[in-house]
Amino acid sequence: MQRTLVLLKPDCVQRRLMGKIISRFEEKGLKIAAMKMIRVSPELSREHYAEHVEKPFYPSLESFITSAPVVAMAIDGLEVIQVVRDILGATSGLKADAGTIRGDYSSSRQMNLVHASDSEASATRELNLYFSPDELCDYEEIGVNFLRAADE
Ligand code: FUP
Repeated sequence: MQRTLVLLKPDCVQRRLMGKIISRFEEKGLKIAAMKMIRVSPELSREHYAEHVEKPFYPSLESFITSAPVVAMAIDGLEVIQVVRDILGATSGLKADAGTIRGDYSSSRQMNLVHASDSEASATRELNLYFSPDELCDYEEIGVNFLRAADE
C-alpha cells in the first residue's frame, strides 16, 4: 500500500469541479484517508514548490496557488502514486490525453486542476507539509473484497 498527496487547486474549487474530480478517485476504488479545504500561504507555497522557487514562472504559480482555497487529500491504494499521476494526465492540459482529468477539463499548463506527488519521497514530504498525523483517518473499507483479490 502507498499513500499520496493530492491537491484540488484553486481553479478546481472555483470551477466547481471538486465533486466530479473526487468521484474519479472514489470510482477507481482508491481510499481517501484525509481531506480538508485550506488556503495555501506564500510560505507553504514556497515549501511545496521548493524545486521551482527560483524559476521564472514561480511568482505566477505562487499567485495562482494562493488565490483561492485548495482541497488537500491523502489517498491510499496499491501503487497509488503512479495510478493517481496516470488519472491526472500530463502536466499541461493541452498535452494530457483525453480521458485523464487534465485532458478532459484543463486547457492550461498552470491551471491544471490537480496536483499529485510524483514519487515516494515527494509523497512523504508533501503529506507532512499538509497533514498532521492525527488528521489521517484509519478506517476499514466496506466492500474492499470486491475491489481486488486478497493476494494482490
Ligand atoms: P507536476 O509534477 O505535474 O505538478 O508538474 P511540475 O512539477 O513540472 O510543475 C509544478 C507546477 O508548476 C505545475 F502545476 C504546473 C506549473 N508550471 C507552470 O505554471 N509553468 C511552467 O513553465 C512549468 C510548470
